[in-house]
Formats: sequence, structure tokens, C-alpha cells
Amino acid sequence: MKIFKYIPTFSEKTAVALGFFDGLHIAHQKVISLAVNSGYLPVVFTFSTGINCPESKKDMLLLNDNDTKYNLIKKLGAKVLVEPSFADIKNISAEDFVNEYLVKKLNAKVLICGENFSFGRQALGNAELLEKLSAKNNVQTLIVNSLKDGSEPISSSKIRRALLDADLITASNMLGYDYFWNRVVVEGNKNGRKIGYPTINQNFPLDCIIPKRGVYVSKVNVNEAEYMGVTNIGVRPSVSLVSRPIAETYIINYCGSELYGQCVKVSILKYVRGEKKFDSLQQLKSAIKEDLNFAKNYKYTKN
Ligand code: RBF
Ligand code: MG
Repeated sequence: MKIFKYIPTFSEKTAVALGFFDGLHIAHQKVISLAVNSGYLPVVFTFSTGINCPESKKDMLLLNDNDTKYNLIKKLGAKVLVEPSFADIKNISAEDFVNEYLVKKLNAKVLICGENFSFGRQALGNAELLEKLSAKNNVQTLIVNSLKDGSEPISSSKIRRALLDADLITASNMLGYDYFWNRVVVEGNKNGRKIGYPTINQNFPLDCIIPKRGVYVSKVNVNEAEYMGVTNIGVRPSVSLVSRPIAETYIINYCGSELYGQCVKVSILKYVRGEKKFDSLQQLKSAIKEDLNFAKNYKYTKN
């Protein structure tokens, strides 16, 4: 998949999937799949945020870091990702956005978006306007209705709320996969090995969401192999308090080499308990042992 940080010009006819695609839930997946299966060059059009971001996305913590977003989009079969910064597109009128950028530059023959898509200056454009403007250019528009989880419409903000509540059933139903991160392993305080449970430590980027603190049954992918694990998201009050929660994962039956500096994918499957302050390392150790037993007995049903 080729990634452009600006809006390129294509001679090949394209199908363009439009959206922010944070979390890439099942409705996002449907939007992108329609582009992939259109017969045209499948392009995903999104934007990056920074200090400049839409009002609706202010203070919003992301579900995915960028690499994860790229990988999920690539896995769906998109060949091109167009990702200008929001600052570069926010003053384009809805009309120019469609006529000049989507139709002329990207050479779109099909445009796909969700029913609550908005675009253009002051986010004045909606799916209906997109359809109207593309029809004038003989471009087809496909509008994907909100998908539902039971009676609840699926949305990235509902997934965020579910993760803050450790409601992993809702999160994975809406995502279509178990919530995961794929991040570099950093050096820890090496206290884990003193109590017999060495862990891999991973930080949460400042702009990404941190699921509810506590212990989870997890699934860990190291290179090609898959392991079960137990993950603590927290500040470890029993040992040496850190100011921002980190993820510490003990990988069950792992006896390979140190993983510092490597990216490891950790999926959280089931919430076990909250993080506690123990008075002794012995108590912490037996709590972790119980967590491990719980994980070993946990019946994992693949999403
Ligand atoms: N630290 C705590 O202070 N309280 C806890 O309840 C706690 N639970 C944990 C559960 C698991 C499965 C793991 C792997 C770690 C946990 N920790 C907890 C963090 C622990 O203090 C830390 O991993 C080691 O001491 C190494 O820093
Ligand atoms: Mg949405």
C-alpha cells in the first residue's frame, strides 16, 4: 500500500473510501471493502490530526496508533492511502473537495462513505451533498448505513467508552476483532523477574486511549508464534508507582530471547480484576499466580 501525505493525481480510475477510520470497526471495514471490491484502484482517503483537528475530534483519544491504522487498512486490500493533515484540507469548500480533489485529482469513479460522514469547510458537507455533487460529475456514491450491535449503532466513540469500562465483549463485537496494540517493548524496572514473573513493558502513546486499569487475559504474538498472557494495565502501586499507566504482560510458556526494542502485538480478551496495592511482594506474587491460573483456564473463543 502506498501512502501519500498530500493529495496526489491519478490517471487510473479509482474508488475512494472516505472517513477518519479510527479503530477500523466493522462499518469502517465495510466502507473500505466496497472500494476494494469495486474493480477500480482502491483508495482510502483520511487525514491526520495534530493541534489542528475537527471540533468533533477535539480531546478524543485514538483507538489506534498510526502504524496499526495503516496495517488494518492495508490488510483489507486498499492499495493507496491518502492522508493529508487536517490543516491542509480544512478550508476546502465541499464543492471544491469533490470537484477538484476527488474527481479531478484522484480520478474517482466511485465514492464510499458512512451515513454520518461530514466533509469540507466547517464540516458543512454531508453524505447527501456528497451524493449530489458526485452525481453532477457522473460519479457513483455508496453510502453505508450505520451497522448495529444489537440495538446499538456501532461507532468509534462507543468502542472508546467500552474500553474505559473494560467491556471487551462490546468492543470486540463492534471492532470485529479483539482490541490490540502492536508496540515496541521498553525496558522496565526488572522487578518482575525478582518475583518470578518477568514481563514485557509497553507504553501507551499520549494521544491514544488507555483501557480501564487492571489485569486482563491476553493473547500475545511474538514473531510468528502466539501465546496466552496476563496483562496489567496500571501504575503498579505495590512496587514503584509510575505516573502514567503502562502495560506489563507476562507471556505464558514463552522461553525465547529478550524482546526489548521489538514490536509485540498484545490483544486483550477478558478483564480479570482491578489493580491493587499490596503490602508485600509475596502478596503481589500470589495474586499474579491466581491471575495466571485464571488465564490458563480461560476458554478463548476467537472473534
Ligand atoms: N502491580 C500492582 O501494584 N498491583 C497489582 O494488582 C498488579 N497486578 C499485576 C498483575 C499481573 C498479571 C502482572 C503481570 C503485573 C501486575 N502488577 C501489579 C505489576 C507488577 O507490580 C509489575 O509487573 C512487576 O513488579 C514488575 O514491575
Ligand atoms: Mg464514525
